[in-house]
Amino acid sequence: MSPTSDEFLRAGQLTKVMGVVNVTPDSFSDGGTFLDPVDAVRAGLRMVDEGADLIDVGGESTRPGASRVVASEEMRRVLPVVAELAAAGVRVSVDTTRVSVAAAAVDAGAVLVNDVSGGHDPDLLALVADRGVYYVLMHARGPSIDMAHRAVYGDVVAEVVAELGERLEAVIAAGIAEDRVILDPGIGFAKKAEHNWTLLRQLDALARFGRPLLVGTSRKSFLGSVLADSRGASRTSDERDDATQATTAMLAAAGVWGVRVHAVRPAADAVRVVRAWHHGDIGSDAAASADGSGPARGSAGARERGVGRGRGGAGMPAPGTSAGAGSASGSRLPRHGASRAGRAGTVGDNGVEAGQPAADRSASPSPAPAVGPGRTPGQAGNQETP
Ligand code: PMM
Repeated sequence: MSPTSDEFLRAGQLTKVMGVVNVTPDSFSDGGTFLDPVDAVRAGLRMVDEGADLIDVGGESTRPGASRVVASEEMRRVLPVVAELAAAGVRVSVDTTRVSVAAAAVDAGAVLVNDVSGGHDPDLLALVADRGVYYVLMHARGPSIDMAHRAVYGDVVAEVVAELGERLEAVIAAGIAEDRVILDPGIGFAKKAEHNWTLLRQLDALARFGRPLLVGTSRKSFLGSVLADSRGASRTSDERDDATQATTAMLAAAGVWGVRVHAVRPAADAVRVVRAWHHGDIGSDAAASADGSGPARGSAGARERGVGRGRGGAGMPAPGTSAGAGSASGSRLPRHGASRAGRAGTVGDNGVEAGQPAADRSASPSPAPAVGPGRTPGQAGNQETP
């Protein structure tokens, strides 16, 4: 896949749904659910059937305070799952901060490296540059073990923009093609609830980079606080999916490129509802040509879109597919894909929240309204969400 034929990241498409499969015993959101690779693969395939455009496979919890697993164990967890999903034609992302794991996962068919460390490992950056895969650069301030202490901001938006901008420069200097990079504000990573809400409200500040935005709010603890009971007890992570649909709808309306979620079907539904809200219900086939993403989501759609027909099929349009002119927009985020020189003016909480565990669309034809670290050695457990 050449850096220039980039349908995957093209602006103007329906917001992508990234389904999360954590092959871990201790992730806050789904820890222990998919430890058996067979269950993990089944879950990934089901998510694709439900409308996921890609599946993010992780083998190490980012929950604040989580202990690190050794690389060999991380590989043991993720590689069979990545390989099997990729062989089934699913577009697979690997959620890792380790170059060895990323390299093996790419060999096994992953097309995206989701790096929640904030791009601080030169070897990982070199690997991504060399292999030409997509790269998620997420804002983070250090390892999960102590990210809570780093959740101190004067102006969270300005600081996240500045820090992410600095990392983006480093990523590009390391040789990663800019048009392969997706940005992520890192909801919950070294951020308290108030920081998360402020960032979500001002996502447009990130659009200035001209890159697609991925946002992960799913089941994170800041949602639990909003939903606290009358005694102030936070809603548990397994009861935050409804709230996640609310954030998904808001993010889709804001025009983000993608949302990272655990419950795929409601998220995919929310995205389609937002499209209909802005553009009317244009139906599955019409939607496919309008948003460039192939047939509608859902079982039949997922199969039609290439699952089982080779790598990269799930939800992904074939190279050269008509772009559809981005008419599914309605986004509040300005267009991504602008050169960095042209960034000015356009602009776009890992369930991990400090103190607890831890795109954009083409504006055409309607004008874009204005919207809008990770794990390291020594992390552990299943306490709370990022
Ligand atoms: N959050 C988590 C893990 N990986 N990756 C990206 N790009 N963005 C996120 O917000 C993010 C992530 C933590 O959530 P999990 O434990 O449910 O995977």
